[in-house]
Amino acid sequence: AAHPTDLRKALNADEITPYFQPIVELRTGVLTGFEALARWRHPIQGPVSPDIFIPLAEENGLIGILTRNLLRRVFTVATSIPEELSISFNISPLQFGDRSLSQQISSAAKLAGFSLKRLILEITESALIGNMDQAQSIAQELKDLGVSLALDDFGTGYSSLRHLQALPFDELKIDASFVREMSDTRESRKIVAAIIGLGHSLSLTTVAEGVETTEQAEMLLRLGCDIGQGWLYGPPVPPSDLAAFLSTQS
Ligand code: G
Ligand code: G
Ligand code: G
Ligand code: MN
Ligand code: NA
Repeated sequence: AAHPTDLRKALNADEITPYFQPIVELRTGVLTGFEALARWRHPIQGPVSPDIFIPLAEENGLIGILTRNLLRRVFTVATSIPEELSISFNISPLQFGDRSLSQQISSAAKLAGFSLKRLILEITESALIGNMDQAQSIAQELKDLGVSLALDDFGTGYSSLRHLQALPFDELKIDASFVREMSDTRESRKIVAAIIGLGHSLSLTTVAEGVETTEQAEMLLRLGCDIGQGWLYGPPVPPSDLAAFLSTQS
């Protein structure tokens, strides 16, 4: 298993890098942006999942350094692709409680010449169970910088409609598990429909994750979902593949 010492070395050696997964408008198939997803290739163990190394970084006081590193790289890559494309970036629950988060983001953006109007920060609901007052003030600081906020993995974990009401979200990301089950039962299709309806009634953009088939994409479109992300549109790719990917988009 990955050890904190390996993670420290990996950070120094820049072994952890962002990959970029396309996000598209369901109605037209037009690319709207990318989600940055961290990837670690350990020199001996090979790929280590972010589900392993993000918690490891949190437990060992390394999440701040890792996030700064990733932000710097993501913003630099982002300045080399068309500026109408948005960039979604995941913030770990612990980081969302960090008072210096907005400061960090704004200085990294300045350094790279990246406009924060393009940034969508994705947070999960587990980030919001502690101190709601603090979450609200951090969220407001980010909004003041022009950043958009997405509630990620919606419908899993500690779902509370209060989070949607209390924080200035722009986007609701429907967890891939719902998309997967949607074709199997009427109940799960109705749940997806209800989430989309809820999102729209709160003026949020709805994004479906884990879209793998055209059947799923068509069903989501019929249910009124705005945006899709998943292997149907493309897997996460390294920065070096972005130019080739973009040249396939018309
Ligand atoms: O990319 P998937 O391929 O395996 O990602 C697994 C989990 O790791 C997801 O919940 C995703 O949000 C999270 N994740 C991926 N990249 C990052 C990152 O850069 N920062 C944080 N905090 N989480 C990430
Ligand atoms: O938790 P979060 O939504 O941030 O992370 C997105 C996760 O979904 C990542 O682990 C990413 O690799 C994964 N993912 C991306 N496309 C697909 C897909 O089409 N199907 C499934 N099952 N997972 C996907
Ligand atoms: O690298 P990532 O975490 O996105 O991949 C998670 C798992 O999903 C891995 O087993 C990977 O091989 C697989 N995967 C990644 N992209 C695709 C894809 O486009 N199609 C399919 N079917 N599997 C994929
Ligand atoms: Mn995400
Ligand atoms: Na996530």
